[in-house]
Amino acid sequence: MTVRKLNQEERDTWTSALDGWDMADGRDAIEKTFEFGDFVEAWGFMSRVAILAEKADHHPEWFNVYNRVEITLTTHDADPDNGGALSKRDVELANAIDALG
Ligand code: HBI
Repeated sequence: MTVRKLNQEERDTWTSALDGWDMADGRDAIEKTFEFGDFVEAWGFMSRVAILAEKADHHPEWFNVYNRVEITLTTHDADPDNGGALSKRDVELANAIDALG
């Protein structure tokens, strides 16, 4: 199913309301880094995010080293030729991730 990229008004309102997510350099994507007490806590977080992603059919690009998890969200289907574009799915998943606590 195609999903459209956010327009400027949506970007100004929705992404600015996100907690701690920044625009990625050179990509139409948002990113946030999470730090945990150790690797097991980080992995547990990733497991919970994985379940959210499967339920949403919307998946993160992420990197983990030890207690740090770096998450980048973009919607590949919204602009496949340019590595993706921000859609409402990214905002929704970012908020759901932040709600994990
Ligand atoms: N995840 N981030 C992201 N972007 C997508 O476009 C996307 C996805 N997960 C699944 C998905 N698209 C499917 O809808 C398509 O692969 C069929």
